[in-house]
Amino acid sequence: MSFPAPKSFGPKGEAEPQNCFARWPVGSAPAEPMAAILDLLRQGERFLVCSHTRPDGDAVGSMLAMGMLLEQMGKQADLVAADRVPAVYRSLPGAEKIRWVLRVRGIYDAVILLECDSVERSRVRGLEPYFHINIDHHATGRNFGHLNWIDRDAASVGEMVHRLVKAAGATVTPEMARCLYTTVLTDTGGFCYGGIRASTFEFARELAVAGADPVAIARDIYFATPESKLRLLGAALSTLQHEGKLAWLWVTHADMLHARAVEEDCEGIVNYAISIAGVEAAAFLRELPEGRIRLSLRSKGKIDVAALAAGLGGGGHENAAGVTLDGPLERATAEILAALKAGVDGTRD
Ligand SMILES: [Mn+2]
Repeated sequence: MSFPAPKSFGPKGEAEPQNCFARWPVGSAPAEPMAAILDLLRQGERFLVCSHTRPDGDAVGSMLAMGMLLEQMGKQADLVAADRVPAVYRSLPGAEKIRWVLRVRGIYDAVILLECDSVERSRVRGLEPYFHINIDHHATGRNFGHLNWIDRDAASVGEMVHRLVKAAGATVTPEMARCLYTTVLTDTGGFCYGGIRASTFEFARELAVAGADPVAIARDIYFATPESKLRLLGAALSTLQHEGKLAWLWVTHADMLHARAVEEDCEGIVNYAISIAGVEAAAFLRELPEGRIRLSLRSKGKIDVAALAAGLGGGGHENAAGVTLDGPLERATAEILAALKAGVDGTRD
């Protein structure tokens, strides 16, 4: 593949940036990050957009909206992900444009990383040499990029992309509104948790006015469950443990095979544990084929599970976080319960 982009520069210093890109060394966090990013988008020609591994609604929706913005600006945008787009988001407009890749080559003015706390989080290889624009709203967000915009008050990265779209003077089309509405609906668990504030509803309202259909979007996401997911949920619920303010549940790799489940079927199972009255923190553990344990954590707000996950090498939000631990399952369960109990002991009532 060859890319006819004479003004663009690629990896390994093929042509050093002589434009505004040179102004931002790694770690830059200007006072007006959105304006700086817009400046770069206007000056560049070719962009790569990616998000984290196992993309969720915010990752997919904000990538698609970012791609639509760049297209409206007359730019070339390649959307990539290291994992397949989950089935539930494949009907979003433009979802087929997200390419499933392991490695990236080619000429890009910048890589736009959405919702990542590091380049590695994308699990897309070959990104290191490029100019990195980092847009994130996680509590564990870090200034790893050249130009960094982290807004922990945003309910979704999609909300930040929406601000960028408006600042660019671009049009929020009904298709873009649908993608952006998906980001806020899913990142707040259907407007139930996360950093919800009055501005979240203002954001949702603007999207509904722009043509997003809240009922149709909710139906596509919450009422289109694959049978394998329900079978896996049954296995997980049969393991449910509840002790004081903690609840936890798990599935083994054998459970996954028996239910004919795929990775995305695990999404949301932890929410059943946190939904119990009186429970403040919950954990869902999944045994991976190679024996390591994927852990999802939820909190109703008194326990900061992002800090807890970060202490174990993971990350996330104060209310929702994750990490991969060494197995076996019993060992990982003991490790996370000890950490959660210490967290619960630090809370009142
Ligand atoms: Mn998000």
